[in-house]
Order: sequence, then C-alpha cells, then structure tokens
Amino acid sequence: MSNEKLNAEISEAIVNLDKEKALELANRAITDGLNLLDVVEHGLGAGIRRVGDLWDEGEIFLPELMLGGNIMQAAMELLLPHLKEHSETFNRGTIVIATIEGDIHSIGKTIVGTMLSANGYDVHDLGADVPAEKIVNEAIKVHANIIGVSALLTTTMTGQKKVVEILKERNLRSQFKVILGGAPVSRKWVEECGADGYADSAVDAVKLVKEL
Ligand code: B12
Repeated sequence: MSNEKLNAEISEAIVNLDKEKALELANRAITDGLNLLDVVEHGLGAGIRRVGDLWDEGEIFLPELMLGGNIMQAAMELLLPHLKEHSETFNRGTIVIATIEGDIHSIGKTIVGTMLSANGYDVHDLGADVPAEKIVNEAIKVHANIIGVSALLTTTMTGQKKVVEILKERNLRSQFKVILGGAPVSRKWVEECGADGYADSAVDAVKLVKEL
C-alpha cells in the first residue's frame, strides 16, 4: 500500500474511532516499509485533528475525543519504536522536552521527542503537566543545550513564557536555547516570550534544533 493511501485510511479509522482498523493499518505500515513519520504526522495526526474539529463543532462529545486520543496513542506506541530503531548513535546534544503545567496533551510533544532522539540527540522527555520550575531544574541537572516546551491550550501557553522568565531571573538565559511548539503557538508568540525558535511539525523541529 502507498503512504498516501494508508494515511487516508488510518486517518479515517481515527475519525471513525475504529481502534482495530487503526492498529491493523499501523502494523501494515511497518510491514510494508512505509515512511512511518509521514504516517504519524499526516495519517494519525490528520485524523486526530479532524476529531478535534468535530468535537469543537459539537458533532461529538468529550468521551469520543478521549477515545480518539487513546487510539492515536495506541497506534503511536506501535510505530514509534520503529522510528527509534533507525536512530543515530552519536550524541549531537541534550534536550529536555515537556508539556507545560496544566496541560495533559502529550501526543505532539512525544512525536517531537522521538524524532529528535532518532536524529542523535539525548532527549529527556519529562512528560505532560510539568511545572516551569521543574523543567528548568531538570535542564540544569542534565546539562541540556535546548529546552522544548509544548502547549496545546491557549490557557497554558503562558507557562511557556514562564520558563523563559525563570531562566532570566536566575541569570541562566544564555545557557539554554528555548524552543516552543503546540497547535496554538505561533512565531509571534515565540517572539513575545523571548524564546529562540518555533516549529509546527516534528520534521521542522529537527531542522530547527540542528540550526540552533
Ligand atoms: C487529542 C486531543 C486531546 C486528548 C489528549 C491526549 C494526549 N495524551 O495527548 C484529550 C482527550 C485527553 C484532550 C483533552 C482536552 N482537550 Co484536547 N485536543 C486533542 C486534539 C484533538 C489533538 C491534539 C493532538 O494530539 N494533535 C496531534 C499532534 C501530532 O499535533 P500537535 O499536538 O499540534 O503537535 C505537533 C506540533 O504542534 C508540534 N509540536 C508540539 N509540541 C511541540 C513542542 C516543541 C518544543 C516543538 C518545537 C514542536 C511541537 O509538533 C507536533 C508534531 O507534528 C486537539 C485538536 C487540535 N487541533 O490540536 C484538541 C484540543 C487541543 N483540546 C482542546 C481542549 C479544550 C481540551 C480539554 C480542555 C477538553 C475538556 N473540556 O476537558 C482537555 C484538556 C485537559 C488539560 N488540562 O490538558 C482544545 C484547545 C482549545 C484551546 N484553544 O485552548 C483543542 C484545540 C480542541 C478544539 N478544537 O477545541 N484533548
């Protein structure tokens, strides 16, 4: 099966909340040797965003949104180890990544972390709902070069700015590059926060980190 066809089918399986089909297609993508990052971003990613839109439009309710998220995660658990398999062995740099406090959206952050790890970076993924102070402390502890902060809610985006503010307060700003991401994040917001970069996909996140 081609990447394009599989992406369309797996996206539809997510929208239909058909877990069995989604997992069957994820396994098919592996055995057919397809571009798995493309499947994650343009197949699963497109499907879950459509689920989000349907929820926004009142077409489905919260339990369905949650089920969609669970199916996406289950499919990702199958695919991500195969992305990691091709990882480069040398260390290009150390990155601490997390979703900010108050925000439990972890899918995009996990994809970005996995892609960076597959590209030779030492990634410390702190998970979701992580306080800004903890992110900074962890970055100091592991001698990170880059701090990546994800936010999916307009109400939690301010936590991204807090990370930069804490670094300034502690005179640590020049020691770390800070990159931001998540659906509501824009280049303008990154400037407003005084952060160093922004990416809206895992591929661009890897490019951005290489540049920095
Ligand atoms: C799945 C989902 C959930 C799942 C999350 C499961 C999980 N473990 O992550 C569940 C069901 C739990 C959930 C809960 C909620 N959700 Co929700 N959710 C979504 C949905 C549909 C998809 C998000 C997603 O996974 N996208 C797929 C990934 C691949 O894309 P991504 O996250 O954007 O990540 C990419 C880029 O942004 C970038 N990136 C991401 N992070 C980073 C970090 C760095 C450093 C960089 C460089 C790049 C980067 O690269 C990623 C890879 O491509 C979105 C809709 C949407 N359009 O985003 C709503 C959405 C984000 N949710 C929303 C809401 C409101 C909620 C709830 C408050 C609902 C409720 N009433 O309880 C709760 C939040 C609870 C909380 N405190 O956090 C709203 C937010 C509205 C707003 N503007 O604030 C959205 C936009 C839905 C909508 N259309 O209204 N949600």
